[in-house]
Amino acid sequence: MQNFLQQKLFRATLALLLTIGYVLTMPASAASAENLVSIKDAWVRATNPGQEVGAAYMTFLSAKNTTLISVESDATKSVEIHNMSMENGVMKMRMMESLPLVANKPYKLAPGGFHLMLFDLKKPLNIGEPVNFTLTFKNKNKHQFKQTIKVMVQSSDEDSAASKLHK
Ligand SMILES: [Cu+2]
Repeated sequence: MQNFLQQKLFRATLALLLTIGYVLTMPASAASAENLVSIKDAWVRATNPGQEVGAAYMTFLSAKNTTLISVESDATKSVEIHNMSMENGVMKMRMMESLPLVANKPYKLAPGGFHLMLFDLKKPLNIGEPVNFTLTFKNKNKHQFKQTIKVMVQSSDEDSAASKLHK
């Protein structure tokens, strides 16, 4: 009898623990549904004295299809999503209204290609200083969510076509 009761108590405790575990994981998964996009390898290119435009680069990886629709930064009032491509041997820069991200496909913003362009900088971007960005994404169901990221200013030794266009 003693044994039977103990077993029953053990089972009840186990069920309770499982319930608690389930309840505890609920808010975490709800939060990660909001936080869909992982942002890696982010950096802002250091500017030269007198330079009023800058560029930021990062890699996006989204768990679901989503679209980057706007970017804000504390370094400037105007951030645009740009793409650079070679057309008939000439490097062209084009503004994009949005950047669609296909689920589980990394999108690399890098010199010579996609980048975030910062216009009318409030101050020079010096190496080692942080720049804050707020990115707004929109899902298929029109639901919008924001993600903030702190990005450090770095130097770039390569004098790429991107930096030439930005000077
Ligand atoms: Cu640009």
